[in-house]
Amino acid sequence: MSLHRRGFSSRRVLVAIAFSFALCILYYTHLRNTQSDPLPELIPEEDVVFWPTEPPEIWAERAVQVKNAFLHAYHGYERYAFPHDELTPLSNASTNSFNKWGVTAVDSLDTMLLMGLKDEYERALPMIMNTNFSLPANTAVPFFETVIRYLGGLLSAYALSNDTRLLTKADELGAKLLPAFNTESGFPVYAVNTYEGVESGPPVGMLAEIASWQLEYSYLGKITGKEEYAERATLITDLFYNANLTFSGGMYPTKWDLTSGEPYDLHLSVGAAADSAHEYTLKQYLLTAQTDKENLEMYIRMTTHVINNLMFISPQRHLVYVTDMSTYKLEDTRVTHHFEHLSCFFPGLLALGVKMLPLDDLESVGINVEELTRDLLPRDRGGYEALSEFNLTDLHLWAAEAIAQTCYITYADQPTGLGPETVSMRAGGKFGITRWMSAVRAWDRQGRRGPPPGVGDKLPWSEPPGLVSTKERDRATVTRDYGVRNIAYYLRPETVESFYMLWRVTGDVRWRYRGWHVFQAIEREAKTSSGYACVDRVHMKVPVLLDSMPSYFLAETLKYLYLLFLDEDIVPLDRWVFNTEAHPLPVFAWTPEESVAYGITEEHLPSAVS
Ligand code: DMJ
Repeated sequence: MSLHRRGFSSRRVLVAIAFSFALCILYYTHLRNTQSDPLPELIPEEDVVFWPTEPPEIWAERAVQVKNAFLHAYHGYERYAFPHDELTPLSNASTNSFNKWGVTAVDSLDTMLLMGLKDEYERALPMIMNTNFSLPANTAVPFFETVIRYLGGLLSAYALSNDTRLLTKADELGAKLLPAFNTESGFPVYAVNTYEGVESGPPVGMLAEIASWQLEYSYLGKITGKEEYAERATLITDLFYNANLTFSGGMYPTKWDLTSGEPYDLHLSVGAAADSAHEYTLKQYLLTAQTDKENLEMYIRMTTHVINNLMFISPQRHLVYVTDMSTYKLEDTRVTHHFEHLSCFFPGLLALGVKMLPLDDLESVGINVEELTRDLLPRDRGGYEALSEFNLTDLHLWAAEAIAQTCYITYADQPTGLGPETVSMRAGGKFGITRWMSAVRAWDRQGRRGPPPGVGDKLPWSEPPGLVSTKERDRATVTRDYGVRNIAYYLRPETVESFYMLWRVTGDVRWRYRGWHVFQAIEREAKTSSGYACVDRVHMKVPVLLDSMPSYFLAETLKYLYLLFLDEDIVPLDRWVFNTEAHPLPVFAWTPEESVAYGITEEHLPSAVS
């Protein structure tokens, strides 16, 4: 039957087509305009999660369990690997991938002191005292790893024990690593041959590696009184502070030219190759008794840029994550939507800032907020004032809680209960990609119903039953909001590190419970007869163990879990600063004489000292 016979004239058909076309255009224009401002139905709902109500005494017993886990790992290392670097926990042998100076023993010293493990500590010391930190000619040691694990370990053990023999060893090592700074810019190069005193490495440096040593060298300068250590940290702060970072709102990019001291790329991340450099802006300020204003400014700029531009919320479960982006031109930025386990330290850093900084009264610590981001980024590209309608303390805490919650969920979602190294978040959906700040603004405009986006409790995801083919199972993960990109858990600390910081800052027992779930999963899945092993295929019911137990598992993962469950606050965050390998260093202030000697300018000093 023709359309004419059914009463449709071709004019009417054309009008109908034109009308539908106009409707489509209107709909898509609306979608584009609302990409960054989600509609009401995107407002997250809180899942109902039942947290146990256990007597508080239970945590002391859990701290003991972590101590026993440490003893199991360390005794296995002592038996099969000491004095080599790390235990291979499946073959019960050793590896030497960190200079052959017994990295597990040195990295573990301060954990032993905090746990009261005197015997293990005493057994480790003679080997450490006999190490001369030299290697055969033509073998270079990596500067960054050597600083954070060895130098940080020695300094922290010295600070906790007052044993001056450790200070002597730290001084010896600090001096042997100094050739790393023989670059035109003053940024350290990748490696040093400590036998010949010669530096080596590519002319371009990775951000984390060139910037994560200031805490260790400043403290070493303080306790030895040596100018060559302390002034280097000042120089590097000035290099970063004076760099042209207009394109990134003041956030440091990932690669730097070691000759010119200028940024080398436009890649922004708080994950691999960058992480601890961002961590050290706030921590350098805190370690030097809140005197180093330049580092504080750089911390505020970096967090502002991250919150505005690198934090997103997933379409279905409203998982909040921090990712990385490359800027090719100001108008051409590409976001990966990868979320790395390494980035899970970031919520802990934000929480530390919330505790220690007057974020809503930065003027009181000498920061001129207007100057802070002037000439950096206009409001629509996420400058400081884009956050000004909120209380900054609240905002930083919500960001911390929301990201840490996602870190936890990536563990809780897996059959093993262990978190993968990298996930790829599902960006977009019906309403397009959503920046977290857009969701926060929508939540605010709509009367702040429920917790802020991503902050409320979430239930773990589980695969619908009865799926057989890989295709079916892959398709089902759409409702999970991410795919697992790197399926291994390398016994890393970042997630529990953030739980510890959030527990100390908020007193919310849910962070302890989340940490407890992680610890139980490690015990269940990673324990071997001699120690703990990295776990591959965390997304499968039957994972595969890898023959590796990194030293940071004892230095960081077990230390943070222990401190999380211990009731007593033995490392108060206002008196100690953890280096990026979880070695606590005591807060100190420069004297006026030291400031003059080390070139510490007024920007680095409190008004009382300057
Ligand atoms: C540690 O060696 C340090 O925390 C470093 O800053 C990054 N990653 C590892 C642990 O994951």
